[in-house]
Amino acid sequence: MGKLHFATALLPDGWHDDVLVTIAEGAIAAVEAGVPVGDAERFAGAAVPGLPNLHSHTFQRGMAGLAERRGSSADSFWTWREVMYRFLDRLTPDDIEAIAAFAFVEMLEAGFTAVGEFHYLHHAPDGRTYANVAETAERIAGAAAETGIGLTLLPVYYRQGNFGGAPPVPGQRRFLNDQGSFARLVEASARATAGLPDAALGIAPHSLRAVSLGDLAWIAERWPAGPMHIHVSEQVKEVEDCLAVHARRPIELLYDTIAVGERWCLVHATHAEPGEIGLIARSRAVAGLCPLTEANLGDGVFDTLGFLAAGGCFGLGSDSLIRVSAAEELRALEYAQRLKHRSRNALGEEGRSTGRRLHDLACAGGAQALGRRIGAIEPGRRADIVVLDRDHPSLAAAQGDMLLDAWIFSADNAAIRDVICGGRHVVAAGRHRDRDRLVARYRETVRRLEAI
Ligand code: NGQ
Ligand code: ZN
Repeated sequence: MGKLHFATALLPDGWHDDVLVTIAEGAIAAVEAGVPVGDAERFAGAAVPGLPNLHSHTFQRGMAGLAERRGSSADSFWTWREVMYRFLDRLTPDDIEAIAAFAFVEMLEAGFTAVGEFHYLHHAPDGRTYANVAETAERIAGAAAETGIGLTLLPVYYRQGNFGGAPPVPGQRRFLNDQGSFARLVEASARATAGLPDAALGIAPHSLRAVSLGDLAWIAERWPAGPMHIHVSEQVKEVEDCLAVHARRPIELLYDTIAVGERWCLVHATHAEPGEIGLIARSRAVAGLCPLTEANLGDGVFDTLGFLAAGGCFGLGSDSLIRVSAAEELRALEYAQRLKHRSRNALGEEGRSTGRRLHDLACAGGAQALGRRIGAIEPGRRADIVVLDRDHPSLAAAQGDMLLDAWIFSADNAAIRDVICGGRHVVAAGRHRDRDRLVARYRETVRRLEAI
């Protein structure tokens, strides 16, 4: 695939018609506007940069929609987590790969061309290390290679059950490592991603609940460069437990403990108070917001309005994969603020398209958090391009930025026609090239798991 021609495309300086993109080794080599199609492959739609999905636990796709039944006590994040632990206890490496491949197919069809896989399902169900320490990491890498999505693999360090060194519960035994075994896992994970055309490696201390402050400082020093992701301040109980043990709120504690800068992604940060919002914004760390999962789990609402006013950077993640849609994540982000502030275009700027603004910011923040050259249609970036269908009824009357608004607020996944990822044409007419085979394998997997 050398030359692609788009009827219209969103470039860093705005929309242009008749755009020719030249691709070499998966990256954009040149972009020219206002040129004839020539011998290039022609796309009649509107090209926009693929959105990075900065936070995912692919295995959770296998239980999406199956935990929406209230138990005997009040349901919460914590009761959901127990269901999730029971689900993951049955997964074999083959299951993990089958579910991940299907999740990546859905992501690509939904407009996500890169993913940060926050991977913590390291060991066998009984907690024993597989003969190959990177067995499951290799399965995630294999699923990425098979589907063509760009991968930032984030091996997760998980050491304890809660703040203050509480012992882990049996449901957490597949996640656990000490410093020595984690360092070996990271090395082996690096080998697993090195074989992919389109991958990066980062590190993820799971949360301040799951690692000690000493371990956190060790990680930051041991891997001084590359993406660093952590879950933080997602639940009120988490903030209370942190205050009880450390007399600090989780985000304050994180900033007290290590130097948090641009390579950091703070996933959720839901209960950040104004002082903490300022800390994140000033540090240039990315807030990893996951609006659909945060709504599904009843987490709460991050102060996105205050954070943007403070100059903060954010990206989006589909986290639990309860629903996979780039457009819906963007929409849910905006709608939470509309409901909270009882206003319209809550995250917008005067005279500008809200969809365009949020899409631009999420592309930039996602690219930063995933540590890859993605997020824009310009030379030097990976050729990650989503083509919107201008014949979709919701987009039929739209031009320029309004195409993004119509996609995000009205049409969602149905408006995506083609997806090019790392220069490969992976989605055509809305369908991933290997959809049938990978869906069949996924269906067989979840039916068998349900029957256990
Ligand atoms: C996770 N997910 O690691 O999958 C977590 C739940 C936890 C979200 N936080 C487990 N959404 O945080 O302890
Ligand atoms: Zn998560």
